[in-house]
Amino acid sequence: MTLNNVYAIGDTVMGVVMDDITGIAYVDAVVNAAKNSLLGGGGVDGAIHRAAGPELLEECRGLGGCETGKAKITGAYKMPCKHIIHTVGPVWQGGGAGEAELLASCYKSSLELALASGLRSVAFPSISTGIFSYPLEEAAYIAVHAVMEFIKEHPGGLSIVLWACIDERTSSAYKRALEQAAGEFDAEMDPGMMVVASSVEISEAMKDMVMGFDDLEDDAPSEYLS
Ligand code: AR6
Repeated sequence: MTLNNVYAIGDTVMGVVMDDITGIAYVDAVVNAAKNSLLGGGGVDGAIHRAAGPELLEECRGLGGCETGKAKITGAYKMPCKHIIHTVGPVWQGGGAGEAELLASCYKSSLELALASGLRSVAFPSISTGIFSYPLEEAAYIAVHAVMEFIKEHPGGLSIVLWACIDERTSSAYKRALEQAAGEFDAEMDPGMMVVASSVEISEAMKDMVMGFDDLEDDAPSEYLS
């Protein structure tokens, strides 16, 4: 498994991985692109509920749903990560219905909830770009910017934020968005973004490193990823 387009802001690493999000064991939380009821559906939501098992639906029933742009957290049950953060992306309606703000809010709310829950590593799917029809390139750009803003505002809070994609078209869009944002970010903000590597094998050792990143926070991520 390869982590691609690896960037860091301070101690926080970002990247893109071609991996089924339901099998990811090397982050604390994976994010679900859910619907308002939180009671399951198709796409990544259906896959997560199938992988986690019926106890997830039971817990979700007690949450009272979730507003678009917000997030709620549950256990991961049979999935290998520790928690699932459920967020509800906007349905694409042409762009004039606040979709961009709501999509950015999904990423921000999910990461706020992760930090508030003591979690430091998160894998996102490409929220809203499947059944909810958000144009992929725009969604990727918004996602990457929202995450970068969050990391900058919470230095040292997160060790790693990934996008887990199951198709080449989606992973390419997030890689491009990261590259583009990195250029913009360097020019105007401090601390700047650091390119760590174009790709890194997530070997078993790498997984251990990522999981142990909390213990490495005084060291530059590049030393551990190259
Ligand atoms: N791992 C990673 N990514 C995945 C996986 C997986 N296992 N499965 C699908 N994707 P979608 P949305 C990708 O439709 O647009 C549900 O019914 C997929 O290729 O899952 O936010 C909910 O209940 C696409 O790139 O989410 C809602 O009603 C991305 O995940 C609605 O769909 C998002 O596609 C949410 O729609």
